[in-house]
Amino acid sequence: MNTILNASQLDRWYQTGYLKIPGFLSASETENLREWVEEISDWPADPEKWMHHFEQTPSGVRPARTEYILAYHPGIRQLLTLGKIPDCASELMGEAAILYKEKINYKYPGGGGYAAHQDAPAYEFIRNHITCSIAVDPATPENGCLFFAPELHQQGLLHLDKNGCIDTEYAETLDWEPVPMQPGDALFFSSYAPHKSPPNETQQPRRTLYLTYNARSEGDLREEYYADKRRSFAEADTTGGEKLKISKIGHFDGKPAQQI
Ligand SMILES: O=C(O)CCC(=O)C(=O)O
Repeated sequence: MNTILNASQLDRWYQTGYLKIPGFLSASETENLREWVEEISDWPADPEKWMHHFEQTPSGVRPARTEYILAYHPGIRQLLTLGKIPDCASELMGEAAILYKEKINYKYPGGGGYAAHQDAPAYEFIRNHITCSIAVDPATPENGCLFFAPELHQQGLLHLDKNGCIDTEYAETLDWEPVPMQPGDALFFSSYAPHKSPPNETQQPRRTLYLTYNARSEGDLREEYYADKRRSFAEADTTGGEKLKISKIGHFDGKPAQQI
C-alpha cells in the first residue's frame, strides 16, 4: 500500500472523521476532470447505462447528479481505480480499498441542498466505507459546500428520522463547520461523519465528485449496489410513491424532476 499522508493528517482524520487535502489533484488533472464532467453532464439519457438525475431550479430543469459512470469513461475509470485516490482511501481505511460507487453532484444555480445526514444508512452492503470528494468548481458556503459536525464519526448512527437523515432537532444542537474547497482539492470523510450542505445561492455551478470506497476484504460490491438501487428506483416508479428519488435516503432538499 502506498503511503501518502503525514502524521498530522492522520491525526486530524482520526479525531474529526474528515480530512481536506488542498491541491490533491495537479492543475492538469483538475482541468481534465472539469472537461470530463462537462462531457458526462451532456451524455444523453440511457437508462441501461449511466444514471442521470435532474432537479427543478429557478432557471429550469438542470442535472442534479450523474452516477454509474466508470465503464463509460476511461479517464474517470483510471482516476478512480488507480493511483492516489484509492491509495489514500486505503491508507485512511487501514487496508486495501475498492470503489463502491461514484457520482457527480452538479448543484447548478438554485440547486438544492442536503439535509444533515450520515452516508452509512444509504450504503447497505458494506461496513467500512470512506468517501473522497473532489472539487471541480470552488465550493463555498454561498454555493453549497459541505458542512461537517466533527468528532462524532465513532458514535455509530446518530438520531435518525424516518427519511434516514439526522433528526432535525438533534442536528440543530451540533456544531457545524463549513469546509470550503478549491478545484482539485480532496475531502475524505467517514460514512459516519455527519454532514449537510445548503442550496446554491450563486449564479455558478458547484460541481463535486463523490467517490465511495469499501474495504476490499468485504468484496467488490459496486454492481450489486447499483443493481439494487436501480431495482428500488423502478419499484418507487411503479408504486407511484417516491418517484424521482436521487438517493436511497431522503436527504436531498431540492426538487427532483424529470428530464425535459
Ligand atoms: O453535494 C452536496 O452538496 C452534498 C452531497 C451529499 O452529502 C450526498 O450526496 O450524500
